[in-house]
Amino acid sequence: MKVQVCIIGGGPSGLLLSQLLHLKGIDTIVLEKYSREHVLARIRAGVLEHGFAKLMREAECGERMDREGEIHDGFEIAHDGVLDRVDLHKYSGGNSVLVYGQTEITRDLYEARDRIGGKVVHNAEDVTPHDLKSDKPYVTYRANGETVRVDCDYIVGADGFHGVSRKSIPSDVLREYEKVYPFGWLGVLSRTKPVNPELIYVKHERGFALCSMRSQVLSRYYVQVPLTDKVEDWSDDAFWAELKRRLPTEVAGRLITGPSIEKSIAPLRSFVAEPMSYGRLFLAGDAAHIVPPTGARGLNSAASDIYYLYHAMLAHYQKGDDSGLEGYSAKALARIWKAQRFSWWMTMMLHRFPDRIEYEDRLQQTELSYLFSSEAAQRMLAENYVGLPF
Ligand code: RFL
Ligand code: PHB
Repeated sequence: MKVQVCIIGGGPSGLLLSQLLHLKGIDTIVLEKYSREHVLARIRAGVLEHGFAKLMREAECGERMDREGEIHDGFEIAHDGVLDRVDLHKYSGGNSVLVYGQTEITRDLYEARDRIGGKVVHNAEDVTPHDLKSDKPYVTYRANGETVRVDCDYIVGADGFHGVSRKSIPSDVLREYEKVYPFGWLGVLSRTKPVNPELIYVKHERGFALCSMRSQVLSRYYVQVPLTDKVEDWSDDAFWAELKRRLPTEVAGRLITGPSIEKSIAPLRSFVAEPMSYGRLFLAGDAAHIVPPTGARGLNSAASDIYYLYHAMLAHYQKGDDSGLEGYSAKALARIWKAQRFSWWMTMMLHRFPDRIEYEDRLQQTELSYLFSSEAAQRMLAENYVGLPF
C-alpha cells in the first residue's frame, strides 16, 4: 500500500491531522493499536482552548462541539478557606475556554473520517517505522496474522507517551527531560449535576481536588492520591467523603453524589523529548511531551503540533516549500516548553508535596495570595490557560 502520510496512533492528534490533510487532498492512513471502542472508553481531557476548537471547525468536525460544548469565562480556586475567581475573559483580552470532553472530540473525528472515507486501521499490531532517514520510509504492521507494508513520504508519530514512534529515534539523537510527581489523580465520572457552574481547583492540606464537568448532567471530579493507591482501594463512598473534606463547607454542602461510571488513577508527569523530528518521522502530541493535567494543557498542546505540522505539509505538497517541515521541531518545542512551565507552575502551587518543608508551605500560600492581589499575575494565568497563540 502507498500513501503520502502514514500516521501512527488514532487518538485525537492522529485523527485530527489525517482529517485536515484529507480535506486538502493529501492521502493518509491512520494505524491504531486498539479497537475504536477501547479508544472511546478513555476519559481524559475536558477543557479545550479556542485554538483547538478552531482547528476542529477547520477539520469540519466542530458542529456538535459548538452545539453541546459550554463556554467558560472563568474558574475558581479554593485555598486557605477562601474561594477566588480567575476571570479568564477579563484578563485574556476577551477569550474563554470550551468544556467539551476529549472522548466526544475523538468520536466526532472518527465519524468525520468515516463520512469522507478516511483510512483508519484498528487493532494494528507491531506497528514499526522503517528507513526514517531515507526518502522512502515505510511502516509495517500485522493484522489477522499477516504483515502489511505501507510505503509513504512521511511518518507521523501520534501514538501517545507509550507508543513506538519516539522509541524509533536513536538514543544518541533523542534527549528526554522528565519530572515525575510523587502523587496521582483519582478521577470519577458520575451522572450528576456539577456542583458549580464553573470549574473549582482546590488546594487543601489533605491534597489537591478538582471539580469539573462534561455537561450539566455529567460531572468529573478528581482528588490527589499517593502513587501507591490503587483504584480498588477507593469505593465510591470513600471517594465522595474525601472530596467533601477538601471542598469549602458551602460547596461540599451542595455536592450531589452518585454511582461512578468511570474511575481511574492517572500518575502526574512532565516530559519533553527533543527533537520532535528525525529524518522523515515527525512526533506530535503525547508521543513527544506530557504535562500534569493541572493546567489543562495536554490536548491543547497536541493541537499546536498538529497545526504546525499540517501547515508544513501543505507547504510541501502545494508549493514544494520544505522550510516548515525543517523548522517544525524548533517551532513546536518553543510553544511546548511554555505549556510545560505553566503546567508545572499550577501543579506546584496547588498540590500537597509529601516531602515539603514548612518554608515551601509558606511560599505556596504566598504564591496564591500574590496571584489574587495582582492583576499582572492573573493576566499571566489567564493568557496561558486560554492558550498562547500559535
Ligand atoms: P493519545 O490520546 O494517547 O493517543 C495516542 C493513540 O495512539 C495509540 N497507540 C498506538 N497506535 C499504534 N501503534 C502503537 N504502538 C501505539 N501505541 C499507542 C493509542 O492507543 C492511542 O489511541 O495521544 P494524543 O492523540 O497525542 O492526545 C493527547 C491527549 O490524549 C492528552 O494530552 C490529554 O488527554 C491530556 N489531558 C488534558 N489535556 C487538555 O488539553 N485539557 C484537559 O483538561 C486535560 N485533562 C488530560 C486531562 C489527561 C488525563 N490523563 C488521564 C492522562 C485529564 C487527565 C486525567
Ligand atoms: C477534566 O475535566 O477532566 C479536567 C479539567 C481541567 C483540568 C484537568 C482535567 O485541568
